[in-house]
Amino acid sequence: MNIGIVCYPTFGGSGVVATELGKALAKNGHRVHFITYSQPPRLDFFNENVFYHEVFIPSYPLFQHPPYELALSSKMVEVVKNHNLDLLHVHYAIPHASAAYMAKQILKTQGIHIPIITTLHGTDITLVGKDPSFEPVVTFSINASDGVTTVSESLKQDTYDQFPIERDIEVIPNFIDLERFRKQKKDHFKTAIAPNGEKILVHTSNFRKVKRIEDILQMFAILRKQTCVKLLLIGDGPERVGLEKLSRDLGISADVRFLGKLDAIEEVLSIADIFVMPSEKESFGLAALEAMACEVPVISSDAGGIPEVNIPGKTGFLSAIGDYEDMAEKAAIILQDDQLPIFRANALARAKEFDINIILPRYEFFYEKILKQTSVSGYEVAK
Ligand code: GMT
Repeated sequence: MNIGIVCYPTFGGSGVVATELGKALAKNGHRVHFITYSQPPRLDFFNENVFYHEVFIPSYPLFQHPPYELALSSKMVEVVKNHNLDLLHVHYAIPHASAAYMAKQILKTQGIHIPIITTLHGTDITLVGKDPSFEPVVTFSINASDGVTTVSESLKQDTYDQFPIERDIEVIPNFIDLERFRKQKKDHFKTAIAPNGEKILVHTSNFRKVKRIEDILQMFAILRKQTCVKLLLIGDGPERVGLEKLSRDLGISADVRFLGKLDAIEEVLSIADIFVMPSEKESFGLAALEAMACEVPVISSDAGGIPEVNIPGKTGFLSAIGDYEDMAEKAAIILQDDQLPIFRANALARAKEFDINIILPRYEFFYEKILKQTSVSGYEVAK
């Protein structure tokens, strides 16, 4: 197949899922065209089946807000036409789904039919998407897509609960590349971070409010009174300055390291004993899955789709959102010498259920299904 992938070229979340999906599709022989405003960070290699098309937005004195969505639609039209794409798969509804709808309508006037598949990832539904500034467009473009997927059952339910959507939604969970995310031997690194054999807690995110990182600091402050522990925080974002201050105020800053944005997350996960994800909202929790693949148990909130990944009492524990005391109690259970190896093994076993080699065929199957449903003969009748 000739597939167009539209996504945010970001280090985490939907951008990573879209890029890894495209790479895996290319490995399987499909030709994959990425359409984004800059090169996705994980697309830094040569493969004869991977193409990258940058969306360029010309500046103009009238444009206080550059019309990215229009430039994106125009680029989609160009790529679909010139590279004979079979379908466009857009990740994150805003503004990709509506830009794709516009491209589709333009192409229709030129006798070209292009099916659109939209994958909803999380905050495009649970946070920003339902803001009245966007809701009508999000609703319309979900209903107008030829196929829609969500990354968890929970997000599918949220979509039905929060938008007037009547169409079918397919759940295809996020996946993991077990060749990249696996526990590596990093003893020198472990000794540098935890010279006295302290247990290591890790969190990674884009440091937004929705991640509730303050709960990690509060939980860590409790745990630190009973156990020798260190905390590594990977990532950066709007909450960081406040969090650094909170760690000083709590008197724990000597044991907390803010590592900033890192590419080789799997190296840090390789020395971790617990991964912490206390999010307010989380449609899936890809970062938790990455940790589990590196044999790291997870202490998390019970938000959104996290319970579909982290199984309480097996791969880690779930606590109510904001209950950092419970999180500290449960972390202490996992860290017991006779418990940690069991939780580690369970975490890896669970992560294997999300192996990219298992999930990729589900996307391929879905593509085939949508192509069949919208094939030119049946298409005009259907739409
Ligand atoms: O909101 C974010 O944290 C980024 C967001 C995205 O779409 O870029 O992440 C969401 O998508 C990820 C990949 O599908 C999921 O693993 C995350 O759980 C989800 N984040 C939230 O729902 C907050």
